[in-house]
Amino acid sequence: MRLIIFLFLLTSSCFAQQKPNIIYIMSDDHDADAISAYNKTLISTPNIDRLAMEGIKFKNAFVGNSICGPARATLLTGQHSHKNGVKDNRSRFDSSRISMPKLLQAAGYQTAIIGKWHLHSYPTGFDYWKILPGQGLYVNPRLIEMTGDTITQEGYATDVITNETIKWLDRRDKSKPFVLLLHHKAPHRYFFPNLKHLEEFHTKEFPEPSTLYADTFNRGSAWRIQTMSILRDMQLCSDLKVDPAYLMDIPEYKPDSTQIAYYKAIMNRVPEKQRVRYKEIYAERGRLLKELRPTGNELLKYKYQWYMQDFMACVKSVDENTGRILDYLDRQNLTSNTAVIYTSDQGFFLGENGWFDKRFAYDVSMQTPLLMRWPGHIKPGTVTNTLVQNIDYAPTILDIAGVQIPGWMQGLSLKPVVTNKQKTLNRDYLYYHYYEFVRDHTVIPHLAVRGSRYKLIYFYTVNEWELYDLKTDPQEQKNLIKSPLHQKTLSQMKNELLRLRNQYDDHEKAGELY
Ligand code: SGN
Ligand code: CA
Repeated sequence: MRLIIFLFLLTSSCFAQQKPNIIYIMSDDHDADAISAYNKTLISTPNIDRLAMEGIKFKNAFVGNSICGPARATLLTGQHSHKNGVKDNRSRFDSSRISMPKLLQAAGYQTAIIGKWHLHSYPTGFDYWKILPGQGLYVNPRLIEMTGDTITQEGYATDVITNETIKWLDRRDKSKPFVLLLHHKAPHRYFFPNLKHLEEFHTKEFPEPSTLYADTFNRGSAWRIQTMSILRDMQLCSDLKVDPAYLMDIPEYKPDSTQIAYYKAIMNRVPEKQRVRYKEIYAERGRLLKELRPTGNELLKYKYQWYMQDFMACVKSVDENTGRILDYLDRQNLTSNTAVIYTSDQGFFLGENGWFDKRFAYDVSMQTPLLMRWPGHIKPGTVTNTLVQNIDYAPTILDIAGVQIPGWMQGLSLKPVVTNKQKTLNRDYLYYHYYEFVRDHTVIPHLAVRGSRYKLIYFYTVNEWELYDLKTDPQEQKNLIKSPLHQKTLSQMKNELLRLRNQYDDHEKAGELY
């Protein structure tokens, strides 16, 4: 009898061991172009690239609402914003909802989230959590612990979040499989790099996107009123860390008191020894402005380079820390039984149309990087063009864990595609709905439908439509809404939009729709 019980315990514990672990790494505003597996011209990210080489790269991964809180609520629920209740960054996530981590917990998984949360309520469904309050800070970040206490952790945010993750991995209950969400703050605005990476990047020169100097005034209302222009809206003192002292007596650059306060708050968090070197590096920018006084496109040229230097230096730290996680898995013999997913909460403008930020349904911001490694299940070096969306992540994670996907989730599991059981997903069009107005970047709310060839966008508060042919115009510069040749496509795409609104149960009045 004892022997039977022993054998039972042995086999059941082996069985438990065989359930795969999942690490989901999500950075904040990390555009796919800033990953060398996607684009080799801006930065080299060998560690993140490892996931593409040893797993699958999605070339067509998109979000349903290109902004932070909503993307995070979609991850937890597998639902679009109108269903999960988080339509913008102001909305609070209702933590009493059933969510992907709660379902995993009920199935015997150990769950944890470390890093950015940004959903106002506290996390539920996690055995362990440690989160940044709100947007979080880059230097000596504050972290909210499960007790509700807020602590300050010395160091650079991306390192700190990774350290906390490794600490948790070390002391987790090793008898259970785990799902871990690791959410970086970087490379989010104000793009503050770790010093060693700033040293590496502050002298680099980046190729300009072909639309950097695009005329955004003679397009639709949304282009005219947006406030995400690098030239006009990106701030010299906070975003680009130019010491206000250089700018005080130059009328065209003179920073207001908010900018001065922002600059001081950023710099004062840096330990004094390092601060001297940061200031020395950034002084180059101040001197140049003072001496050359560039304006218009000349100023945009410089601002773009400085923006790229800081942004890419932030990414470099994310890459380095992703390497630390992958090395940890190797060292602990966890690699073979752990699925690793890398993504961002959405894409980000890196100078296209002269812009930074996201929000728009244009591919630059609607697209997001998505890489997945799962040894023995995903063939190394796989690349797929299948259209996927962030509503698919929760169903995919549940499916990998062998947990049933509830009917109320709106996404599809990617498991059959990544394991090569199915060529593509049974879905030809993706739905998009952006809501937040007027905050931050004045992007007019819109609906969109994206197929593999065409995209239709409807700015419903101003009743303006845009239609793009993604094959002939991947940069979405030519609005075909009035093109006689495209009227049939237009009516097909309008039908698709209405069909998706019905399918996803989005019946809120939007301009002429409903
Ligand atoms: C902050 C930024 C905005 C950014 C939002 C949302 N301004 O408000 O530029 O769009 O966050 O970003 S800042 O001056 O405070 O940096 S999100 O990733 O959280 O959606
Ligand atoms: Ca973001």
